[in-house]
Formats: sequence, structure tokens, C-alpha cells
Amino acid sequence: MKSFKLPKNFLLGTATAALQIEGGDRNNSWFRWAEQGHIQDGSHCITACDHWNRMEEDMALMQALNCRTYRLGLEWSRIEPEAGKFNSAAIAHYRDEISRLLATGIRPLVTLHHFSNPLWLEDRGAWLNPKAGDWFERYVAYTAEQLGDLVSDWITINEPNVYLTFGYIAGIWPPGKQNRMIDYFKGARNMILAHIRAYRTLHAVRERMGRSDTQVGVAYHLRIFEPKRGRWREKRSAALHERLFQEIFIHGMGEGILLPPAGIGAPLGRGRYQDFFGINYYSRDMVSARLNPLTLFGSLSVKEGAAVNDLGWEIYPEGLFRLCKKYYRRYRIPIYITENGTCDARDAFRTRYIYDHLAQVNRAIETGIDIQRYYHWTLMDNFEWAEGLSARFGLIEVDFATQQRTIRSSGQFYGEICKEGGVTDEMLQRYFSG
Ligand code: IFM
Repeated sequence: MKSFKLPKNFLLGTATAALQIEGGDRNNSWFRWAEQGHIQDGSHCITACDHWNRMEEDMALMQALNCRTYRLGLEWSRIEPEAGKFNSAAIAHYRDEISRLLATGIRPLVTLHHFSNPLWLEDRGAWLNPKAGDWFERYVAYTAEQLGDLVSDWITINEPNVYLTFGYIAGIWPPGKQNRMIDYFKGARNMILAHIRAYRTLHAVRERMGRSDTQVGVAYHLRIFEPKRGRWREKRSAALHERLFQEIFIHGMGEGILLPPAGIGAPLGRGRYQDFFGINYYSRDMVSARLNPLTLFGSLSVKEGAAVNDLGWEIYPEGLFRLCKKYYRRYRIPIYITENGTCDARDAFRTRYIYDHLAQVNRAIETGIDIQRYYHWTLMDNFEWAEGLSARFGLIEVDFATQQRTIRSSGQFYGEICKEGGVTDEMLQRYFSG
């Protein structure tokens, strides 16, 4: 293990999502899903980290970790509780939160959609409804008007591929549909086009405000798909997974090009619809040749003997380097690591995980790849969707019974990295020897 220093302007911080931390909102698809008893450990999202009432305390913790940026989510169902009716109190709350962040020198990156839908949208077929793009644009325009003087950096949609896979193929997220490949592609098309419209709206609204520094992107969930034994049929299967799970979204949202089966042509025009390339990176999958077009992911497994986290996901740091290299070569725009982290309740391997992944980021930067930011997933333990409150991804441990927050040892380590802008020899000695 070697010490390293990231570039001076490199920004380090943490990422969260509104539904996973805020608590208190009953007007969204995940509240209803939890009420119906679908959360695997029997927990619920209704309180989560109670961040809605504890944002000052949580901001103080971000400061304690020396974060220079913070990726936060907005809850659409709070801002637009009924179709076309906006809630000024919710916007005032977010304005307050963002103003406080700015006052403490933490740069916000704001996510507009992160898995959770207002109930009025869910009841109209969510993202399968051909009007979803109009509704999203209306919400984005309103939010940009209200917050655009404070926020320059935006993520329109988080991990559309994961949202559609779990909601329409695996059936373990709302709306709980299984093996609906056609719906997966219908949703993909609608989300792609909605992103492009949101991209244009965010730029247009801020330009009207006289702001030219707007940065808009997508947080793509990207994985490495590796042929299990290197056979050609496995390679073909891996390429197909990559295309259906990743490439259709990247080409669509980034360039306006619809790839079959999500569509054809460029209905809104070819262009560049991202100012940075956002990567959420977690793991790799080994792909066998067995292809089941209905389930799509039936042929994936974890590499034999690989180190895994609490959820059984392989820990594969080099994958982050490989993805940065591939997409920087293709697009030549700044890369933000919009999420990277691991589930480790005992905090047994998170420190090493952070070191290994940041070392890969540093390696990529040294080879000329323009990576500008890294957001650790996540600030504190929170509501991990189908897995509930028991899956622990936080730099900070949360006792959900008392809402007590305690910085983990890995959190201290990350806080020192944020302060130093890298890892020193002394830190290596202290955290890894013995
Ligand atoms: O918690 C999620 C997050 O909402 C989206 N990306 C992956 C994380 C860990 O599963």
C-alpha cells in the first residue's frame, strides 16, 4: 500500500438520497411498499434517520468529516404532493438546507429523482406512463426556478437501470412486477427522454437567471460484466448484459440516441446531454452463457473465492479504474464518482475498501483521466430499499432506536482523507499496520 495525493481541486464528499434518510413522508411509492410488508428485514422507511428534523446535526457531522461536497436528494412527493400543486414549505426546507451547506463551504450536488415516486405518479403507471416526461419536466422546471440561484450542479435521475430492474424484472421494488422486459424498455425510453428534457430545462432556467456554470448529469449504476470462464458464448452474454443494463442508458441519456430495444433514432436530437459522467460503482458480475431473456440477470454469479461484502457483492476495486478509463476515452468529459461504498455492519473492511477504491481513482488520474469528484456512499446508515435498515453502508453508525450517530473508524479514516486530500504514510501506518 502506497500513500497518494489527489489533485488540489479534487472534491471529496458523501452521497445520500432523500427517501433513505429523511423520514416522515407518507406520500411516496416506498412508504406504501413498506406498509405492504415488502421490506426483507421487516423494517420501514417512515423514520429512517429522521434527517428532515436533524439536518443541522448531520451537517455538523459532514463538517467533522471535512467533506467539501455533498450529494443530496430531493423528494419529489414533498415538493409536488399532488399533480401540478407545489408545496412551498418543502422547497423552503430544501432552500434552508442548501443555504446552510453553502455557508459551511460544502458544495451541493442535487439529485432530482432517486427511486422514489409521488403516489399520484405511481398510481398513473409511474415511468411507464408516456406523460411521465411532461410531469418530470414540470417538477424540474419548478425546482430549478426555486433553487437555481443556489444550486449549479444537478443529477436528473439516479440509476434508472436499477430502478427498472428491481421494479419490473426482479419484482422486489415497487411496483413489484416480474419478468416484464417490455416494461423495462418502455420505462428506459421514457426515463432517457425525460432526462434530456430535464437537462435542457435546468440549463435554460439557470441561463435566464444569468448563471452559466450549470452542470447536469446522470448517476449511472455501472458494473463490470465478466465472462465466467472466458468462453465466446459467455462473452456474447456479457456484452448483451452490458448493452441492456448500461449502454442503452448511456447512449440514450448522454447522446440522445435510442438503442433497440429501447427505441431507434434520436427523437429529441443527437447531442451532448451531460456535463459530467456520473459513475455509481459497487461490484462485478461473472456471466455464464445461460441466457434467459425474460429474467435478464439469471446468468450472473459472484467470482469464486472473491472477497464479498455483507450483501454478498464482490469487492473489486479495479473495476472502478476500468470503467473510468472506458468512459473517459469515449466521452472526454469530467468524471464524478457519484457513489461508491460498501455494506459492512462490523466496519471490518470498509477502511480498506475506501483505500483501495480511492487508490484506483488516483491511478486513473495519473494516467490522464479527468476525475474531479468522489462521493462516498454513504454518510450514515440508512434505509437500504428492499434490504431495509439492517444493511449498513454508513461512515457513521446510526442506532435507529435512539437516532444516536457515531462516526465509525472507517469514517475517521475517510475524514482524514478529505482533510489531507489523499492518504499519507502516517495514515497507512496508523490504520493498516498490525
Ligand atoms: O443505497 C443505494 C443507493 O440508493 C443507490 N446506489 C446503490 C446504493 C447501495 O445499494
